[in-house]
Amino acid sequence: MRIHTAEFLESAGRADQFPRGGRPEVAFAGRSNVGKSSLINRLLGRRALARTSSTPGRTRTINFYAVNDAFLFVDLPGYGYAKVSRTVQENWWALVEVYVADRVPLRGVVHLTDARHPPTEQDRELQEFLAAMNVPCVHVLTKGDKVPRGQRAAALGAARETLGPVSPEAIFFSAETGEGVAELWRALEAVLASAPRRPAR
Ligand SMILES: Nc1nc2c(ncn2[C@@H]2O[C@H](COP(=O)(O)OP(=O)(O)O)[C@@H](O)[C@H]2O)c(=O)[nH]1
Ligand SMILES: [Mg+2]
Repeated sequence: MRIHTAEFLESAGRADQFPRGGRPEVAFAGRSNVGKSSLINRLLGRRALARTSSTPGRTRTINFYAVNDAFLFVDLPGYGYAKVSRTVQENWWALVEVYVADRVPLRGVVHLTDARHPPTEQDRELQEFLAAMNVPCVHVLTKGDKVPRGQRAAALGAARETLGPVSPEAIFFSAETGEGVAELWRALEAVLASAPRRPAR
């Protein structure tokens, strides 16, 4: 994929702030610190379009980016940061739930898990919700540079033990080395070209 333009569109804390228009979009979801901002920047070849932060759990909004004026990347807020209150966690879920359930341009979600660690209960809940909403999913294992090839089958097996097979293919990705970029783009192109969904409710 050749990236001509990639620009920040909107930071939405409520559904009425989601951008209008029918361009297809793909969303990125995962725990805080999983490497989501780094992955988005790497995919788009931009150094700091999506903010990378050493303070996990700070972003509470859904951030929309327009790519090539053709489709949107949607950065869902990271979850699982232990230090946030119950209320903040519930607000997080409510916002993501309304987005996933109702967002008509949404074609698919990239679910990121850290290749070094087994997924969590919240990863599993997200996965169940996406399946219930019939949202196609692509499973990406991040920070692949930290997991030698010989340990990858075990890492994937551990992830699937919790999540089940999220997508037929799981993609090991590294924002450091660029591993997985081409493979993930191929998956994203297929997702973005898929038929629009019907409103779930
Ligand atoms: N080794 C390695 N570190 C990464 C990779 N991607 C992200 N990180 C690091 O993980 C931390 C969290 O990354 P960030 O993109 O902000 O995660 P986010 O909270 O999910 O958006 C940062 O210190 C990044 O430098 C990767 O592919 N390899
Ligand atoms: Mg981030």
